[in-house]
Amino acid sequence: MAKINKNKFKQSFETKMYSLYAQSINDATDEQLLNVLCSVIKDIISKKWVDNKLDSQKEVYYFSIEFLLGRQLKSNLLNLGIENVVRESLKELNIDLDNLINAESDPALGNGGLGRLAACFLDSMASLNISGHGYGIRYKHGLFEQKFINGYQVEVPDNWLTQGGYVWETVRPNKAIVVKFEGNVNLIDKNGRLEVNHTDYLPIMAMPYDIPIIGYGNNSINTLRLFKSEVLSRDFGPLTVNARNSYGSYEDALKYKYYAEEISQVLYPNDSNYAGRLLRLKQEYFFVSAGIQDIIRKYKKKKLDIKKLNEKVAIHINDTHPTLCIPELMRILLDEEGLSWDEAWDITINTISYTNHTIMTEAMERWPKEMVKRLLPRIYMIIEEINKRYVNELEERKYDHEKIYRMSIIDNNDIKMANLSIVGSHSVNGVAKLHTELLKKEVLKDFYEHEPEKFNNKTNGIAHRRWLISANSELSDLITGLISEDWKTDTNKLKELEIYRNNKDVLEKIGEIKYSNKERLAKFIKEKYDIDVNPNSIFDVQVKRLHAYKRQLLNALHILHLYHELLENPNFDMEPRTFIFGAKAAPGYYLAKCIIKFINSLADKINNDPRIDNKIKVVFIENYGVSIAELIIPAADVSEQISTTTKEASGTGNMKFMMNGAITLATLDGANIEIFDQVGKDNIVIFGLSANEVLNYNKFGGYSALDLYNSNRNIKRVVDDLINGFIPNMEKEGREIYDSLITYNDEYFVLRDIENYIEAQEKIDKLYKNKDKWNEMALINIANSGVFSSDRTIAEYAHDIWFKGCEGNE
Ligand code: GFP
Repeated sequence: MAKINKNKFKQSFETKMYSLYAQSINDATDEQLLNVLCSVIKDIISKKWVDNKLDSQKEVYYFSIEFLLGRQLKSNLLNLGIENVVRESLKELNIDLDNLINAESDPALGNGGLGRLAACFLDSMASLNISGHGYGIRYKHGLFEQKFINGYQVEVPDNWLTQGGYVWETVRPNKAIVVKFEGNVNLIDKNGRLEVNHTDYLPIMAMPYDIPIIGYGNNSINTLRLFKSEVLSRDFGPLTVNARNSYGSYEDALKYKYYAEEISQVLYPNDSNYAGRLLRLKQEYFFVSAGIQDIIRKYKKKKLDIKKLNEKVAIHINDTHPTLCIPELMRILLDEEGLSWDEAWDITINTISYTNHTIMTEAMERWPKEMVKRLLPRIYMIIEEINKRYVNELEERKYDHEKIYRMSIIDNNDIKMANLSIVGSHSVNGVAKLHTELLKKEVLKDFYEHEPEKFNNKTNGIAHRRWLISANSELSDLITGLISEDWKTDTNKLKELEIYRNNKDVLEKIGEIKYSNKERLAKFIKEKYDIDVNPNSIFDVQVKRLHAYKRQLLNALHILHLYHELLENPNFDMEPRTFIFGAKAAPGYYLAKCIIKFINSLADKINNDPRIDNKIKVVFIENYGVSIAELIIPAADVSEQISTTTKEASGTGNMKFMMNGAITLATLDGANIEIFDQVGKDNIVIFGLSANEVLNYNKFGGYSALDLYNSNRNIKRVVDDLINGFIPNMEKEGREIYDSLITYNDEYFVLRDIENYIEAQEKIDKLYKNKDKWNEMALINIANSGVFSSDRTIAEYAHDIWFKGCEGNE
């Protein structure tokens, strides 16, 4: 833990205020105060940050096109163990720490689970003393800001850097790297050795911006290095003798500036529907090439043998967006280090490992051959060679042509990035047990049969420090009071809470804490949307990206069903419910946007209908992201994890809710299965098709949404409401949703699961009536959530993948 005392802190704070702004604390804005505070904290950690870089242990580099960090101030104070001193010192200066915590911008450099997972992993690597660093892109604009206008999603550009920069970053111009695009590549035979001559390329500068990643209570500080794309500064002149003269004319110079800066301009929204775009390919190569060059530069500085790279360096690729790490590392080892193909290939495979995050084929990246050839001529040659050798290997095994075609890295038109990732790495992992089994038995079956030893599972996890200790401090303090502090560094200890399962006082306390978190959220909802929600109602929450497979629609149709039940029978017995949604739809994903409009229109109608006596409230919270999640999740009673079975690789929201004592209402999909295994059938509510049923429908057909609609009154009633004007102002959108269900036969089995879901919801209603029982279920969930800490996940990655075979890793 960092050592500071109040006087020293106050003095540093004042001095920093003068040096940064030449003014007194009294005249400063919250923004300035925040800058000063972050700057003082950076001073406190800076020496340690520099020292850490001298470590000689194996280094892990985690490449991810997204890092959804969330605000850093509170978690940095927590990890440094100085929140109290800072809070008190600031109070003496008449400054409220919470104001500054809330004034920090929330960098939205990710879409959802994938990017948030990367951020949790950074936190855990630092906290477990692993020298593990992130590489990514410093997007000028993160994921758009979502607003609702008349119930429609409207996207506003995200401006997280408005204050001229980001409070936690340090720019390092002396570490800038040149990335080469386009041009011509000639191979010249020099006495039997091929020399590569890359001419007329466009040089782009990758400017590193470093963010410190602080471990919990251990003085360990790692780095997240994000690259910004810029035109080449003239200092690089001698290194770029073969570069195109991009400053030829004024017009050329402008074009070049645009080309360069565009690369890190904006984060792509993701709708699990892959669309290859040149700019995205540029982004991928840009950060991969900069990162790999950076690693090799650092490695060589230590005067280590390049042939032993994999003994000191592990490179992990988060999904296929960084897959070009494979040919890029090959390029450097071959062209710059002069190794033979076999030597380079051996090192590459042994250095790189890969995580897959989806089985949905429409989300799998493919890049048109011609596009890659033009943009990255040398990389294309290397991929072609990797493919040629791999296909030869498969032919030697006498596989049939179709199988070889399926497994090849390049087909008639495209480069298949998942195939390249599997072939070029020593480990391929899925993110939950079911997902990994589906990869092995269905989606990547050919590869699994070919090299079974590469495949393994690493069930996702979450940073319990952010999602419990920091987001729900009351609950965290209660736990500490009951079982001591040790659970904070070893979450398995949470299990000790189980001895309190029949302790009325403890259960009541858990109920009270939930209630006060619900009050806090209710206050936010009232202030923001002027909707009154009752903290005594069940807070039933679904927050995640909006996607048809995640089935927000199923949730909404059930609400509509309940509404009808209440209208038909005003004495209908139900606990009051508040349904809370939070979700962004990718701007080009029309059906998802229609679902948002539907939910908002439904909310409008229900919330203003006096006939139902406030039994149901529906709130769609705008602009869902990390900060808002920290407010919502601790206040949830019910966690909606209702994806079509087989489609959600893992889920991580499910873990956050569980850890905060919400009861999971779920299909047996992704990590929900593992939550079920932890808590047992009495502490979770399960419904819906099994994985095999979904797979069988997909393979053999036999599902008719129309038949269900015609034969089931409940289904017909809610589906008809989409188009009969019962819910006003959504004619077009209602029709679109109706067509997805009836005309296009309900791809995600919403109608097939709805009866079962209604029953599951009735069960929730009954369970909630018994408060002691409910709180006991909450306690069992909290007590068994320890396994879902990302500390466990990262320890497994370290042991099974990154440090496998290393000394002391038994
Ligand atoms: C994706 C998958 C999730 C998985 C995360 C992290 O997240 O099932 O938990 O990656 O592995 F779909 P989203 O971007 O869809 O949230």
